[in-house]
Amino acid sequence: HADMRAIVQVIGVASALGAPGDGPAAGPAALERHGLLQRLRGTGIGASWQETLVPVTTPPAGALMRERLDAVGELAQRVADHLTALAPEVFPLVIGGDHAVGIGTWRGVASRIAPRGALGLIWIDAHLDSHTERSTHSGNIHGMPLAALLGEGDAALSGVAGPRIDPANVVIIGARAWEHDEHERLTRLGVQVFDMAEVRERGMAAVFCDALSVVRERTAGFGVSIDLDALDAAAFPAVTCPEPEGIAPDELCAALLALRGCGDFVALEIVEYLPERDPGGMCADWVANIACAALGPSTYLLRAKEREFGAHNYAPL
Ligand code: NNH
Ligand code: MN
Ligand code: MN
Ligand code: MN
Repeated sequence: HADMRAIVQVIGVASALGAPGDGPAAGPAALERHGLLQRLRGTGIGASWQETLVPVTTPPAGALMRERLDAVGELAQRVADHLTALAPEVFPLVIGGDHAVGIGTWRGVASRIAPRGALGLIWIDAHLDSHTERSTHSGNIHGMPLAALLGEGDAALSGVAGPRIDPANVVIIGARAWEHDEHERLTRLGVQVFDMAEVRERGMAAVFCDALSVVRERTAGFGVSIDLDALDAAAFPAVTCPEPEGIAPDELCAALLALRGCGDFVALEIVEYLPERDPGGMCADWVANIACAALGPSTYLLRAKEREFGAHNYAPL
């Protein structure tokens, strides 16, 4: 049911395999019901809901780590394959689900651009997501996706098809809650972290600008993964792991506007939305604001529209 004229195609991943509860699996449907697509279209870009992927097996609460790693790995592989198969002009917007879906998203996006070069990645998150199954304290796989993308940890996750991401091409923004081992892994690998103290001191816009130069320097394209728990928990409570003193939602939106000028911005992921903590839909509105800030009429999308319809056959805003 994909609209052929849509440039942005939303791929929902209705999974909570990596989270401590099953709430995040309801994220894509709740955001769809709340009108995410209509909001995107309202900015003047073509957008369609392409597909929502679901886990084939959901291990019961308390299942062994082995069983959970395999279930997440199976889903990640399908997400990656799905993204790899999209037409080259499509801009994927992946909606989680918990952050473990990122393993599939970014291996898939890296495969898409591999013929042209490496992928850069901006990871916006209160956490570092750089545990392995050996270093985790909680046992939750949504604390592991970045390590897996960098090639670390169990093969079910780190071995998903597609290029490993080079740590030199990754930055984290907004971190304020982490455990020693994952921090040490990132230091060893050389991943740059703009923690929340730095965001507060210098402002989100300045930090985001620095992040863009890192992920664009040696790459053919870059993506942005937004874990909604990066936002201040008082303003955005609808996540599994709320952390105080985070990024203000409007500041994030303002910074993301810079993406509209980036012709090498190739995919966006928004994860960890927990509808059960958003009865009034206030957080769903923020998710739409965030997606629209990043994806509203941009160099990349307007060029893609030109290729599809000819330079004068559509009306840019
Ligand atoms: N570091 C903690 C853990 O491994 C928290 C992870 N939770 C997240 N990550 N939401 O983004 O359990
Ligand atoms: Mn997080
Ligand atoms: Mn932990
Ligand atoms: Mn995360």
